[in-house]
Amino acid sequence: MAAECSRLDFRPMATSTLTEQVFAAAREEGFDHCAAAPIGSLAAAVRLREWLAGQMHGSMAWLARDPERRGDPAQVVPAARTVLVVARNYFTGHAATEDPRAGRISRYAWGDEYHDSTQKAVRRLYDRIGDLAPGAAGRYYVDTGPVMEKAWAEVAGLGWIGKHTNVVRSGDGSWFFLGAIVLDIELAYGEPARDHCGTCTACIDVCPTGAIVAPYVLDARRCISYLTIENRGPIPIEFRAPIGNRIFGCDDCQDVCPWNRFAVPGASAAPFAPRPGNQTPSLLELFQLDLDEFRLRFRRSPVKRAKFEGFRRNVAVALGNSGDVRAVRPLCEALTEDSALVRGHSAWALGLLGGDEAIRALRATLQREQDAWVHAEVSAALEILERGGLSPVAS
Ligand code: B12
Ligand code: SF4
Ligand code: SF4
Repeated sequence: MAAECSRLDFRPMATSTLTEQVFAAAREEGFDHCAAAPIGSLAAAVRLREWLAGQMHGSMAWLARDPERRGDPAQVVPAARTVLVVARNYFTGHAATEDPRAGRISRYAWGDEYHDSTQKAVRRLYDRIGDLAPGAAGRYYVDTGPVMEKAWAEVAGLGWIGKHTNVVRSGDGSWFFLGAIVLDIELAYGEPARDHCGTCTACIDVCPTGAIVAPYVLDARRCISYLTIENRGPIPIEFRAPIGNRIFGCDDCQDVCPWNRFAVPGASAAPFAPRPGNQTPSLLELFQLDLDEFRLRFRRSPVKRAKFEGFRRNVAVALGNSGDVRAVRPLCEALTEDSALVRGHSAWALGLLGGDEAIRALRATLQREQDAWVHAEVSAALEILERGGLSPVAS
């Protein structure tokens, strides 16, 4: 009986059980892998509470809301028996940019927003399960629901949670999205996946901000993905230099994972291929987009989630790290814009890039700046420059 399926190991079956029919429907809806887990107590639910108690979720208050519900699908579907987990590969084979003057957008966000299309596919699968098993009921989620998708994927045998905390498959790595359907029917269940991390610590060692504070434990407050996407406030100073040119999310821990050497482009990954300009976008150009241009450029793209202000904050930090003195003029101009967040991070970036024009603009700003946080950022930048500063890397 098929208890876990993937495109890689699919073989036609002579007889067709409900599980096989459901898995076949999942493949037809564009999912690369699927597996089912029986409802039961989840070790990860206990860890979730510990993680929240340690404040590791930062400002993601929605994660802390109702952890009992998040850890127990029976609280969302009272007669729940099964969690069906589906995975959609987003690997397209393109490489990330190494150019420090280009912004680095994480792989999952190069192309189209995945929630809409994946949620529609999960919804179609859910409807088809209703046809295959009349009377079956439940709820389905992609990312935003109160379901611990990774933990159920592991219990269902779809893949194990790696030390970087993403789900990995030994056959083809971790570049996939997850979705979950909580059902009140039974299916054939997979065996919980075995951990194949072994003695490897590559993801922990490479993390630029030390966010994997112990194997399998991520402190979101230190993670560049959180800092550049979910965080609405300032990026703490100690993380700004390590962020480098990452302007939306981060893939470093997955890029180094040996299992991702086996990644092959997904059968339905075409919408996630880089939109023109998203693979090596010029930081200078991005910083000069106005709100309408930002909306147009990132229409139906995950990047919208950072919001215009957060996006400009990220680009300002990356410009500071780029060593590109052509950024001095636009950053000086940004010292007068409405957003305190952008003014403060622009001041920080100018403190790195330096030069007479930057010093003059920062001194003028110090005289007029009313916001206490921005004022402190401007003084700190000036102090660095007046001490001799950090010399620009390139012109
Ligand atoms: C909140 C969230 C984030 C947060 C926090 C990440 C995190 N690791 O929790 C932030 C914003 C940082 C984030 C970043 C990313 N995310 Co995210 N995120 C989520 C979300 C919405 C909830 C995850 C959650 O419940 N976290 C809470 C903690 C408690 O859970 P946890 O990570 O599972 O951690 C526990 C386990 O690792 C567990 N554990 C397991 N085994 C063991 C063993 C031992 C010994 C121990 C001690 C602990 C342990 O203990 C940990 C608690 O300490 C899920 C979607 C969902 N509904 O599940 C997507 C999700 C996890 N994200 C996803 C993705 C793609 C990303 C990014 C790659 C995006 C990017 N490129 O920037 C990064 C990856 C960063 C990383 N290294 O994890 C995918 C992952 C797909 C996959 N293959 O696993 C998901 C499933 C979304 C989706 N539907 O596809 N994300
Ligand atoms: S996504 Fe980046 S910052 Fe976050 S844990 Fe992985 S390597 Fe570290
Ligand atoms: S890089 Fe190594 S330790 Fe990290 S998830 Fe991959 S195999 Fe596991």
